[in-house]
Amino acid sequence: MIKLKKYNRENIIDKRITVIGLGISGKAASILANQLGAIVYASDSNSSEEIVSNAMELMHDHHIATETGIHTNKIYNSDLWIISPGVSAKSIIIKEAFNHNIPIVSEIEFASWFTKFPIIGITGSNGKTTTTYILNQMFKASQSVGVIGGNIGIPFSECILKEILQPSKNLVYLLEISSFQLEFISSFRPYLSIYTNISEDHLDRHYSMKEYVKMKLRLLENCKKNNTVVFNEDDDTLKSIFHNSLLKKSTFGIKSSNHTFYLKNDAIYHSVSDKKIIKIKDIKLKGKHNLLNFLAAATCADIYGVKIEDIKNVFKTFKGIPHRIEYVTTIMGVEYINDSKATNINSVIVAIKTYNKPIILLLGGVNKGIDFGLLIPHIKCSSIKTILAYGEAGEQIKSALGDAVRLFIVNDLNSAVKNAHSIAQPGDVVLLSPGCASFDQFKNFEDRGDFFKSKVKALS
Ligand code: UMA
Ligand code: ADP
Repeated sequence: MIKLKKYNRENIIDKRITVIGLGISGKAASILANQLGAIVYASDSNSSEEIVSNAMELMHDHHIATETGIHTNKIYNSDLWIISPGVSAKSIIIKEAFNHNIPIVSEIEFASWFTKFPIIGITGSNGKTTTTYILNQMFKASQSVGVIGGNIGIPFSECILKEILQPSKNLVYLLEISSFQLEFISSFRPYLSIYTNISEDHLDRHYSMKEYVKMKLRLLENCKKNNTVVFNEDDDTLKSIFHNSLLKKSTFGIKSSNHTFYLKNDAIYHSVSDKKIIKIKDIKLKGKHNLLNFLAAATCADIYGVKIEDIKNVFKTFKGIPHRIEYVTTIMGVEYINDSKATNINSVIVAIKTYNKPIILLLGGVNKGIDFGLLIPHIKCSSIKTILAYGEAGEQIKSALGDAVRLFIVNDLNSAVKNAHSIAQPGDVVLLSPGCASFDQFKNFEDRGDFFKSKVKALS
């Protein structure tokens, strides 16, 4: 790989920068680079309504040259490429850029060059967004001003542009980081990193679990001995990975008590002050997985000096975020739950373990390279009554699960909702926890969850 030059606010002026991708990160990176004085060319091979509208905005409001529906050779006339997370390192244009000796950085790497404020990076397979929001709540009462961004849906470049235009003091960036965003980092270095857990995900992009884990660990590749990693010690993969790490380590978990915050007699304690923080029954957001998210955030906030009282308040008041095991309504004794953000098997397992009642599970969408057979042992010991498999992955789900459960294939999510309604009995739960990406029928998981909620509400 080419040795990367890190630009600063002086030497970036008049540099030719190509931005690949005109989704939200490409748009934000283009505006930031343009604001810093670079000559930006933004290109997207797609010509969807959203991409064309972003291109128009860049041209009209910022005088940035763009192209959509094609990558012309103009993209190779460049001193630097900034690529969006959705662009794979294995794509043809990336290989071609290497042939042209063009340095390539990811959007988060580029944005990080223009701030001196510390970054907390939150990664893992599940729980990143929830942990990031909890942490942000904990920072609300502290001296430092938490700013959330990254994979959560707010490009880091957008945060940095704001910092440049409206300078503030004592910022700390709380960035949700995906494996995609780490493919092209070179100096990106969080002050503190959180690893929530690791399980199979995104194998359609990374091809193997080994590659996926390797990519996740790139978050730490520029860290020094004074940087900290906070990780889930109940997760065997993370435990063995970090066993010999030379970084400062801090752990969370509920299987043992050697953590900053530990579980004893159905309550959480703080080991340093030996204070009881809260009884489990008083934590507003339920579920063992959410308890782990709280503990991850609390461990990090404690390292950062947030007061125990402020941490405790968040345990008591945080209600959760939409599309994650979100209660929708009850119709004729049947509870409807929207867990549209469950896009891998482990998050589906967490959702089915949450209920002791009979479950009608709505599973489907685009498979991200995952083996649905991993669900079988959990189906056997949970109360899944029926699975309605829909979308592109419908047939794959059926062949992976065989006769382990009563399963019907339906066309789409709308048919799945109607079928679930017609077979559900009072006392059942209808759970949308799709275990797949949404792109066959929806723009994103929010769009899918909102569609589900609207169809459910129309039933009553
Ligand atoms: N493209 C090209 N040429 C190519 C390949 C792709 O032009 O050869 C274009 C595509 O047409 C597309 C763009 O590149 O328009 C890529 O955009 P993107 O997919 O990176 O979308 P953004 O809108 O910029 O959103 C991205 C993240 N998307 C992905 O990682 C797929 C968002 O995470 C993130 O919130 C946002 O940046 C801000 O940081 C979404 C996601 O699904 C929510 N993430 C995955 C997850 O959470 O599991 C990792
Ligand atoms: P991410 O940002 O990593 O995708 P979210 O907080 O958005 O994580 O949650 C995604 C899905 O994973 C939801 O279905 C949610 O119920 C589930 N989930 C949340 N936290 C955890 C966890 N710690 N372990 C396993 N699953 C989780």
